[in-house]
Amino acid sequence: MSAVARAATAPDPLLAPLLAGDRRALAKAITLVESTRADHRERADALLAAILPRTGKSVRLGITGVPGVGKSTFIERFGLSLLAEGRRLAVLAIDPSSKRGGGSILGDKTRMEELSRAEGAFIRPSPAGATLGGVARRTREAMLLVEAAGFDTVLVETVGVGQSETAVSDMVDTFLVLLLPAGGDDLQGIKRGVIELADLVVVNKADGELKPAAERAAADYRHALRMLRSPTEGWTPEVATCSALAGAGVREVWDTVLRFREAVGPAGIARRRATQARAWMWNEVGETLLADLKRHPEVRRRVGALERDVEAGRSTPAAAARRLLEAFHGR
Ligand SMILES: Nc1nc2c(ncn2[C@@H]2O[C@H](COP(=O)(O)OP(=O)(O)O)[C@@H](O)[C@H]2O)c(=O)[nH]1
Ligand SMILES: [Mg+2]
Repeated sequence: MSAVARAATAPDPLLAPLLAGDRRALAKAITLVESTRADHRERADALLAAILPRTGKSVRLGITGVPGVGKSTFIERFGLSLLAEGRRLAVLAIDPSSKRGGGSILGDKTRMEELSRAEGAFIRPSPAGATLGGVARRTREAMLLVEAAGFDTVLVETVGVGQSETAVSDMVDTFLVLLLPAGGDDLQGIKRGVIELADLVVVNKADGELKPAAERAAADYRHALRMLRSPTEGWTPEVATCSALAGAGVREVWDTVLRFREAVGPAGIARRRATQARAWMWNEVGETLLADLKRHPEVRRRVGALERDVEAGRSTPAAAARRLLEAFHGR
């Protein structure tokens, strides 16, 4: 039976176990939304439509930081403290550079050992995918699936590479930037643009010999943030320190997240999500159109020659693009 026929006649077999919180069904559903096969896509769309009323109830957090800043160590510590309070945490990752999937988080499982074994936690590595847009759309859908499966907190992690921070901040309620204890002038390879996205800046490794440096860095960032516009209406970004290794200051990050939600309020969060959903729709239009175009037989027939024409300067990129669109539209 085709996916369409199935959707029309009976609910997806994954639906009931997914809503009951079955982890295998959840993992399978995420694999389904990650698939690029057309029949899988249809089935994924039907499943997502069916779960939609059961989504949106979680606290959505984003976290970024350069490799080595302590994201995995932080997530382990932070996650375990949330589980101790009875929360259920899903950790998703966006890493467009991961070729086969599994790159960032799986290699880190040793640093999230206890969390990855915990009943109340679900850790899913970054989907493999060439484009950031492609990886981001699947992560958004995975977020809906984990919410439907009953996870009340979702943490989306990304390594500080290129535009992935923006993609993550565009899908969460609160965005957290983890930094190393270093001089304030030195933005540590993290661009100013990333700091501008932060609702909360946390200087990690505030322990041992690094503690004074971490405090100084925090003061510098506090000063720097005063010059920037807050990314979130109703909230002034805060700077804190923590030691993910020793645990100091980690629980406080959650307190700040709760204060953030109070300050912004349910209507503020809803507005942010509404804006995100609208942008997501247009992103979806773009991604889908481009994929359809690249699959089109006439486009595929002509694309090689047109690319060579553009490379050799025989045709302008704009004119060649128009030819491709004409081929796509059958003109
Ligand atoms: N001193 C100190 N080291 C830390 C802290 N958090 C992480 N580390 C160490 O920093 C290194 C990188 O940590 P990891 O969590 O893998 O960073 P990630 O690449 O951002 O995920 C590891 O050797 C950790 O043990 C901390 O709070 N204090
Ligand atoms: Mg890591």
